Formats: sequence, C-alpha cells, structure tokens
Amino acid sequence: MKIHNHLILTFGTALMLFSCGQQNQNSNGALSSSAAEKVYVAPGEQDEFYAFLSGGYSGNLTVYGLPSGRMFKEIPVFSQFPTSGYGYSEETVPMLNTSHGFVPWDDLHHPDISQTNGELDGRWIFVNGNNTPRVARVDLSTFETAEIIEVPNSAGNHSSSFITENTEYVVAGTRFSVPVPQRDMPINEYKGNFKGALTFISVDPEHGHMAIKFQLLMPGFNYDLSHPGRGKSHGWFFFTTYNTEEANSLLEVNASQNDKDFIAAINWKKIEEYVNNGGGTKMPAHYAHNVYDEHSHTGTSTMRKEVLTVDPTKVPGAVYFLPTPKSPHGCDVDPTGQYIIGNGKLSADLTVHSFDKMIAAIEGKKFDGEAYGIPILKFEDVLAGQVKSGGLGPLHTEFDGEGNAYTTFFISSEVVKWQLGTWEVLDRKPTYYSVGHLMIPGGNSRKPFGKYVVAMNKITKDRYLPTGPEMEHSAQLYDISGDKMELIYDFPTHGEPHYAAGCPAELLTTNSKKIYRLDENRHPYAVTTADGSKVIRDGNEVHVYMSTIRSHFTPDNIEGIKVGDKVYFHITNHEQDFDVPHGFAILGQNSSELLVMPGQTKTSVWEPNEVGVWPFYCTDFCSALHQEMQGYVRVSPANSNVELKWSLGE
Ligand code: RUQ
Ligand code: CUA
Repeated sequence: MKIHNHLILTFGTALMLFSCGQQNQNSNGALSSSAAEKVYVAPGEQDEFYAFLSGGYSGNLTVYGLPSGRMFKEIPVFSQFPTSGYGYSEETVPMLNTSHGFVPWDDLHHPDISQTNGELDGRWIFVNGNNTPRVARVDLSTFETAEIIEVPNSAGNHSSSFITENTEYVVAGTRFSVPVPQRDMPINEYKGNFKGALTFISVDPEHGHMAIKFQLLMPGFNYDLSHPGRGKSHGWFFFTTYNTEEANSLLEVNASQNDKDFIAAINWKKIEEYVNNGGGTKMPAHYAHNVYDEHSHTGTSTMRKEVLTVDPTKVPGAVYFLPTPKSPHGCDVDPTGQYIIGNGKLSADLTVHSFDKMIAAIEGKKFDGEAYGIPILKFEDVLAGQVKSGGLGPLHTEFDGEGNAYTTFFISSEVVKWQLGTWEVLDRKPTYYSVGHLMIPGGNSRKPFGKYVVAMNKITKDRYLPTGPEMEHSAQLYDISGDKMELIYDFPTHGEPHYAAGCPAELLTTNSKKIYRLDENRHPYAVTTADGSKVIRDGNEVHVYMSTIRSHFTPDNIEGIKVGDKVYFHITNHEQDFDVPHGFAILGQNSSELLVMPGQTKTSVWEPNEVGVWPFYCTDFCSALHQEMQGYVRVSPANSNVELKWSLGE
C-alpha cells in the first residue's frame, strides 16, 4: 500500500514538472523561507513603497504597496468607473471629452512621477492614453485625475508620458506616423509624406497645468519609446524609432528590413529657445484640454484651435539620429545621464550609446549621411558598449543607482542584471512569463531606490488558478539589495501594465489629502449649510440641492417630480472626517451611482419614465444606520399639478 502511494506521488510530481515546462523547475518551491518574511507586511503595518501600475486597456492606474503586492486603489483616468462615478457624474464627464467627442476609454501606458532636480517630488503622476492620443495628470495628494490634454497630429501616443528632470515638459511621441494635417490620401503614398509628431507639453511648476509648447514634425517613422536626458544630458530627450523603412503594410516583415533603426536625440532646450524667439509655424488644430478644479469639484473642457509646429531641419543642432540595431523598443537613460540604452527587440545584444561621445561626434561633425535632412551619427562614434546578454528580445531597462542596470527579455522570459561601463552580465532570473516592462522605484530618475524590481509580464498561464481563457497579468517582485536578484513574490496585476512608477510611501503620505474642506467648496450647486437644501424647477429641469451626513439625506422626501423631467441630484457630503464617503443611487438611474467624498459635491442625472414612488439610498456602508440612509421621490404624470415640495423628518 505504502509503495503504491509513493508511486502515485512520484508520477504526479513528474507530471507537474513536465506540464509546467522547463522554466518552472528551479522556481517552484525554490524560494527560501526568508522570502516570505521579506514581503510580509504584518496586519496594521504599512508598505515601504507605493507602486503605480498602468492598467493598459483598463484605462486605469492601479496603486499597489511594495513589498506586499497589495492593491490599494484603482484610479480611473481614461475610463468610466462605476465605483466612484468617474466619467458618469456631470462633473467628470468633461474630463473624457476629445475632438472626437466623448471617448470614455483609452489604453493607458507609462506612468511617470514628477521630479525636481532629477529626483521624485511626489506631486503628480503623468500617464498617456495611447489610442486617442492624450496625456493625463493625476494629483498625488488626492489620487484623482486632475487634467487631460489631447494631442493633435498624433496617433498611438506611445512614446509618452515621460518627464524632464524638473518636470518642465511631459512628452508625447506618436507611434504611428500619419498625414499632418490629416487628409484623404492613398495609404501607399505614406513614404515621405507622413509625419511623426513629437509633442512637448509644458507643465506649470506651481499648478501642474499642461499646455502644448511645440510639436516637432519628424520623418514618418514609428516613435516607440522615449526617456529624458538627466544630469549632464539634461536638455535632451531620446526616442527610439522603428519602421524607418516607412512600410505601410505587413510591418512584421517590411519594418524589419533595416539592420539598424535610430534613436532620435532631441535637444529640446535648443528648440525651446527657437520657439521662444518666435520660431515655428502655427497650425490650425482641434484638441480638447480638460481641467478638473478641486474647489468647484468640476471639470471643464476647452477646445484648443492652434498648435505650434517645428520643422526639425529649421533648427540646426537640435536633432540627430543615432543608429541602433534591430527595431529598438525601450529607450532608457541611466541615472547619471551618460548612457542611452537601446533595447533592440529583435536582437540578443543591448546597444549602449554614450552621451559624451555623441556630443563629441556632433562637434566633430562626423556624420554618416542624413535622413530627411537630419544628420545621422556614425554608429561606432557614439557606441559606449554592447551587452552580450545571452537573452532574447530585450524590451526595457531600469537602474538601481548603484551602477547596475536590469533589462527585461520578452522572448527568453528573464530579467538580466548587468553593469554599466563594463557591460558585464552579473545575474539573470526567470520571469513567468514573457516580461514586458520592469520597475525600480525612482528607476527613471537621478536617484533610484534600488531595493526591489517589479517585473510585469504579458503571459500568466499556469502561475495561478485558471480563471477561464483570460487571466490577470502576473508580476514578480525581486529583492535586488544583494549581489544576486532574489525572486520573493508573485502577484496579479489589473489590466495590462505598460510600465509603472514607484516611490517611497513617505513621499506621498505626508501630502495626502484626507478630506475636501466644506468651507472651500465652490461648486455652483453645493449646499454648504445644514438648512441650505432646496429643490428648484426650471421648465422640465429640476435641480435637487441635497446634502448628506450620517445617516440621512436632506431632503429625503421629494414630491412634484413628473414623467419627462430631467432631475439633477447635486449631492454635497457634509462629513469632514477622513474616509467617510456617502453614496447615492436611485432606482432606474442608468448611469452609475455616485460616491461623494467628505466636503465634495457631485451630480447625477435621473430621467424618470414611469409614475410611482421611487427609493434612493446611500451605497456606501457609512455607519451603523447606513441601511436607514434612504429616501423617496414621488413621480407624477407629465400633466399633473402635484406641487413641488421636499422635506426631512415630516
Ligand atoms: S510598451 S512592453 Cu506599451 Cu511600454 Cu514595452
Ligand atoms: Cu451614507 Cu451609507
């Protein structure tokens, strides 16, 4: 009997190993017991880092703690989000306005935290919408979307939304080149006619407000990713390109013809000077600029009509091409600003360019021809070194601030640690599976916090219990404080993360807003006093000025509403205590409920189409008497003469 059991077990184990594939062999059960201690955040204790992971096609930004991998919040940016009413409430609908109308969805990529002197300052985080090109700014004191600006002349806003070291600019580079201005033309006339816009959006140092400063109209390549220069290379921005072949069909073959594409080096300080002196051409455009005001708790959308474009050949010394092998994807700059890494996704080696050598080559005017009037530097002249990684399919690189770099390899599913300057590979660890981005808190700044790296994977397969054909993506957390990376944790992420940004928790906890002050509420329909509630009819529009406090609505009985009315419930939450929202929902309401934060006003529209007495209630379990937090609206026929009245406690 015993022998029999043993056999079954062995057979089972063999099967498991077999089905999990080779890569899993050295990971399953291989974690040392101290790994658990490293990620364990005891009940009541808090994480050391915040991590903001892009949600990709979810349109949201998710907030995690590290090392625990606990998800704390999902911040809606390019989405409608029933949890809070974002994108449904009257105040937030304008945030999703574009030149194409209301676009309540986007593919959110590449979070980047604001910086001062090249170090994270924790004020804002910028993210980009890839599909209908937009850049958003999320306020890190409220964790709310504060501003969204659309990017004209752009398509597939992918080399975005990276910032310069004093947050002077947030950058939006087009992935797809398109006709500029857009026009009706044959697709196969792409070559030489389409343009790639690289947009520099200035950020007001005080309020964070964004404005397009200029758009550089580059040759019609694909601009994939970008990173700012820093330290010695501050003033420059680097963009990877692919499809320098300018193919318009079957790109998987036709855009892989050239042995080398380029990294475009842009001296934005030079261009800034050029436009400040009147350079550039104003071009008619049509794009939305949406700003959320924290005091009126309301977003407004303004259509902008003009954009300043710059022809790169008109600004001598501002733009150069650095030949870089094999359709580079990630474009990363080390903390000193000296090395620019091109992650040639069809290659095994990494190409590292030297900023000093680039400057020397430019000064020596050593060019290797030009592309559309833009000088091409000689590969050998700018090359700092090559990392013979032994991996396949490099995508992205981050830095630990200790002279090491970490690169993800999609095809060979691993993170490879290597040394800057010697280009020597120091360590490699598998990921599960097909890793895309990785993130070290502060990894895109002069001062990374090189304690952990998070690998964000594209394929999950057998990591977790199956949940049907689709699974949440998987992330792995590695401790990188020692010589060797140590895999310490696995956690699922939401949507598809394309990059993330992290910072020490203390950078944010000190500035985090606990409530909105009621005495600062400037919402035009706010009720800020206990007896200020009212209901006003204006034709068939009815405005309900309603307030909430534990545990009732004022008013909680409303009569005189008629079929065909458009009823606006403007709810002001009178609580001034941290973490006490109230919700609002009414039967038949076909948008979403509202979740109203302390001191805030939000509005929901309800168009009753049936007579009756319809209840509304609070959707957030706010007190022991939360279930009592309810009310009724009486709806009469369209032609009735039931008088409009409202009450509480009658
Ligand atoms: S991408 S997996 Cu959209 Cu940032 Cu490289
Ligand atoms: Cu307010 Cu439940």
